[in-house]
Amino acid sequence: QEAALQGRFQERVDAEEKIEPRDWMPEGYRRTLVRQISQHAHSEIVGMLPEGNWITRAPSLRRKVALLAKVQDEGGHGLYLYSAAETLGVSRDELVGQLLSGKAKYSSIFNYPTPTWADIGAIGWLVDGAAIMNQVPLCRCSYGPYARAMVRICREESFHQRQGYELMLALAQGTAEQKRMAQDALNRWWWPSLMMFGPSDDQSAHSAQNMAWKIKRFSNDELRQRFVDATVPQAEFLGLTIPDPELRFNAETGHYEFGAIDWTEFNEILKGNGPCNRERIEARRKAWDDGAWVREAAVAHAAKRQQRALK
Ligand code: FAQ
Repeated sequence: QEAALQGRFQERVDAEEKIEPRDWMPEGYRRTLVRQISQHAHSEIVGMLPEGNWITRAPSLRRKVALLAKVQDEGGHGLYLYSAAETLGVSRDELVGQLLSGKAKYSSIFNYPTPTWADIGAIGWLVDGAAIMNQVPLCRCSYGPYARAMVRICREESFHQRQGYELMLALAQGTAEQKRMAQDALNRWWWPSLMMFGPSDDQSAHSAQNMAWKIKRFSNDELRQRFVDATVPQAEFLGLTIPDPELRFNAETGHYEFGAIDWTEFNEILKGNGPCNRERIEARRKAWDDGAWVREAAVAHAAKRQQRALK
């Protein structure tokens, strides 16, 4: 009977029907989605930290408003994504517990520091640019709640990407010192952005099954290549240099070829040994502890309302 259910499930996926929370699904599909959606939610929440670092130091009111809005959007994305994960039968407390204990992964990219204002531009341009490339196909993911959450998230990410590129443009067209800052930020964020797409296809444990289940639509390497092809001309327009001496356009394939990624650096970050891993988790633990009174007050308030309704 299990085999018949599996067969019917795959037929629905192949026919591009959306799978909804109450539908039958293989246990592996459910587990994979909980893993991916919760890692994604944690990334949004931890991703608020590197940029949050600059809110009080934004150089103008206009820049401050845009940055505040962006960081707030990221908090919102984390919340929709936790809600999407909850539809699969896990609780938010459990997921947050996994993040705070260091058990859950979140995107490698958020373990790098943001020492200058140009990092805010580089994050918007490159990190949000990479996020969009990876996330637009997720709007067609077979799991309904995740796919629907991604539609709004992608719209907001595209605003984030544009604010980052516009910030880089202002720096690149500014004083020599500003242009130098922009180049330095590009130098530090380029390779980590390429790592965001995950291990190369031959090392990617989950890709084949995720593609069959139509959670993923394109492989890690395909999306990375698309990102490079879209981003190199943008760097040229800024008058900045991509920090890769092996980068060249192949007129025959129509794609840019690029140098080897340092997977040792990537693996060290995944093991918790990146430049800011510890600081990020400590910041999240502190936020959780500092917010205890809000959770207690919300529970007390809900209990009081319920009592009043019973009277
Ligand atoms: N960092 O077999 P695969 C954002 C893990 S954007 C850390 O290829 P899969 C917006 C992977 O989880 C960033 N871990 O896995 C924003 C797996 O670990 P596990 C978040 C990584 O799932 C912008 C193992 O390696 N976006 O937040 C990374 O098929 C600016 C084997 O890898 C998403 O999460 C990595 N870079 O493909 C916010 C998008 N790459 O669980 C603030 C949704 C791989 O076996 C500011 N996720 N791993 O222990 C996905 O599309 C996929 O999960 C991939 C990985 C593509 C990330």
